[in-house]
Amino acid sequence: MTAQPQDGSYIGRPLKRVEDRRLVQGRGRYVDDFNPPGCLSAAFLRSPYAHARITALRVEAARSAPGVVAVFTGADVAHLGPMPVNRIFPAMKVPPHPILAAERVWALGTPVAAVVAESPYQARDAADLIEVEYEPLPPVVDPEAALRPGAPVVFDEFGDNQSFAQSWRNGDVGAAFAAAARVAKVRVVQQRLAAVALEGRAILAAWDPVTEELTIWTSTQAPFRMRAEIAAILGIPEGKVRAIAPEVGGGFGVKTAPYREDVLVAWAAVQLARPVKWISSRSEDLLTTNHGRGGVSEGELAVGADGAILGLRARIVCPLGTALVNSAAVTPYNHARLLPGAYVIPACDIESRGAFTTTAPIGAYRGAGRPEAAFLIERLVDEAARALGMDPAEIRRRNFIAPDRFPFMTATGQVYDSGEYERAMDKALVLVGYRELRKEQAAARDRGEIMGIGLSTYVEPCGLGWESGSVRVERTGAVTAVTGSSAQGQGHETTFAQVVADFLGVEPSDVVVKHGDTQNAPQGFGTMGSRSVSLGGGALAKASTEVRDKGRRIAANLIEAALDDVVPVPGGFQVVGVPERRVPWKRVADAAYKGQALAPGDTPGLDATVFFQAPGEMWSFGCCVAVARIERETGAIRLERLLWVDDCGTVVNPLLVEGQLHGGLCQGVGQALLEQIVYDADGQLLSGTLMDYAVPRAADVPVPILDKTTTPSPRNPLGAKGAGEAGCIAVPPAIVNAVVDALAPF
Ligand code: MCN
Repeated sequence: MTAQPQDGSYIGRPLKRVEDRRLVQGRGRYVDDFNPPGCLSAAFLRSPYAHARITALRVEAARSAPGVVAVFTGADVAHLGPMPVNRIFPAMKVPPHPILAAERVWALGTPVAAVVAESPYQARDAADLIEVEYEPLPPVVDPEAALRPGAPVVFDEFGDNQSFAQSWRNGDVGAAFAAAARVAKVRVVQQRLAAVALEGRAILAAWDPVTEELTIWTSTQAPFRMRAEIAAILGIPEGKVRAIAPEVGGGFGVKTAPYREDVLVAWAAVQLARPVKWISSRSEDLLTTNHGRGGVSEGELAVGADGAILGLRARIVCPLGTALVNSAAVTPYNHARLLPGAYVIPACDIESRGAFTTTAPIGAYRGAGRPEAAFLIERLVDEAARALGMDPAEIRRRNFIAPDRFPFMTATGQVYDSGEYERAMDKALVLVGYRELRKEQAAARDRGEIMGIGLSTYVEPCGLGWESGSVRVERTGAVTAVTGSSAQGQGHETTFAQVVADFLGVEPSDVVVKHGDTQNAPQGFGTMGSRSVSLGGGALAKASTEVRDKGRRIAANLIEAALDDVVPVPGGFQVVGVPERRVPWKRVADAAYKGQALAPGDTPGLDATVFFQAPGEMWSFGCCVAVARIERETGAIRLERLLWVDDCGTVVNPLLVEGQLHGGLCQGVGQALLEQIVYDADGQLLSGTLMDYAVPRAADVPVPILDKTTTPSPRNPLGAKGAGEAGCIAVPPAIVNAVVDALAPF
């Protein structure tokens, strides 16, 4: 039997999150809630300069301060490394990434010493007693400036600041531009953003000197990667490291790999044979946790007189910060490869470069290049429509990839699975009353009001990599499902119980979902790139099916019926059409663990583990319409309406998808209108507190009208696609297109 839902009765239902019972009661346990006896605290002394040579470092006063157990400097941990880097571009230059800086600092906030003390306050006070002398060097903040000849070189050994340059070329771009009726040009500066998870970075490490086992409790999106990297860096067998991600108060892409503070804390716990904890402060978080976005792109779109897109040129420069973090190349890669968006683009010439800058590292942040790509192409398409005097919906319609062309390979070589872009846009236009809205806009303009309507369409690739899922019917008939993915607020416990319930044939309340502990699952990938439902759910669907098939064989033996006559029913199995000849899961499990009633070839036990990798990414899509008004007197932008149709294939839990869309939308509004990491020319962070960094508040975000279309993916057993990043992708170009539209008459 292939993986098929039992009766589809729970997939698609808006069940409330089982997680919320503990969370709304304030009973969730985060890293800082774990306090093993004898736990020490770490504090870091950080560089006040963006770029400097360290000429002297005196730690004696700190060593003898009250409560201090140890003070570590760069020399103590110089042997630890290397830190992980995902070399998407094999030739990329990878600079040093010391755990504590020894001779030079390349960014504000770089740790130069660590103090471990009996309490966090003693550690902090002692860190302030450390004396450091610096010889300042010229900083370079802006990525384009960093690549110009004569820019201060961040890493002397490389001679310049370019880590990589990668091109995507296809078709005859020269001919496309020569034949163009119009060429639209846009330059986009993506401001840097902070993820601002409610819970900042946090780690607690405890070493058992008897068993020589290390346990880390960490606020991470990827406990298995944390375990593997920490084990490799510290030289401990992976099986002797356990990583636990308890409740995680948000990740948004910046918690997918260890940071140097994590390594230091884990190493210190081993050295001192005592638990050590570090909880970042909000300012440390804004200063040192990976920033997102920051790329600068220049694009040109060639279109024919009929609006057909003929070719695309783009030049992208992304800042990388000082140390290359694991996901450093992900954003520049996605920014480029995803530029074709929802359109047929016959020819392209795209280049993406990464530049070292003396700033915080830059890595994946919700969307990770998807928002950047969507923003550039959606601005270009709008500008092309304006140049042709064509309606922005019409130019999109003329260029969409038609539904019968899937699987479709784009000019950058991406193979989309399925899509009905025109259907999603049409639904959005009908729901928003697009024609009426244009009339309303004309009337508003006659009254002297400044009103604009903005559209965006987008694709959201998800499901790279693989995920593991284990399903076990226990001796009592209770069901345990273990996913290698782990949640930071997505609601895996609820969603995955729905999947297992349907594929196994039980109630969601019968299923206990375990995640976030490397001791539970065989291995795991993690929650990022909107992949958990399609891959993690896919793995659990397949594992459930295997268990159900085995259970059915046992059931047939127990009720002495031919296998073909036995069917799964909620709670167990029965002879088709004969409810009296029924056997519950409990009896099937009892037999399985006694090694009885087994079919030939079957072994005792009733569980299955599946590592699921899809045959390609899943491509969600949709359309967003924003209506904005601009106050003539103040220039203030008022977002009046936001309507959004998203298609993430089969929806497992519509309530949670709605939550995902709301959350992403807030971050999208934040990027379009409010948030920005600001450095001055000296590389000092001017937006280092939440008084300066403007996270959207409830009143800043309009209540969106949400709707969906459903185009299942053929690439996983659920037909599901991702929903986790759509808001950050869809919303900013719609808002900015609305504002540009509002200002067009001027
Ligand atoms: N879902 C569904 N059916 C689908 C798709 C999604 O029911 N077809 C629901 C499920 O409840 C699922 C959730 O939406 O748990 C998100 O699913 P998915 O799109 O597969 O994304 P992931 O679970 O892999 O989550 C990652 C994604 C990313 S990349 C970021 S960044 C992000 C996000 O999730 N960070 C978050 N949402 C977040 N939500 C919270 N609260 N905190 C974060 O840090």
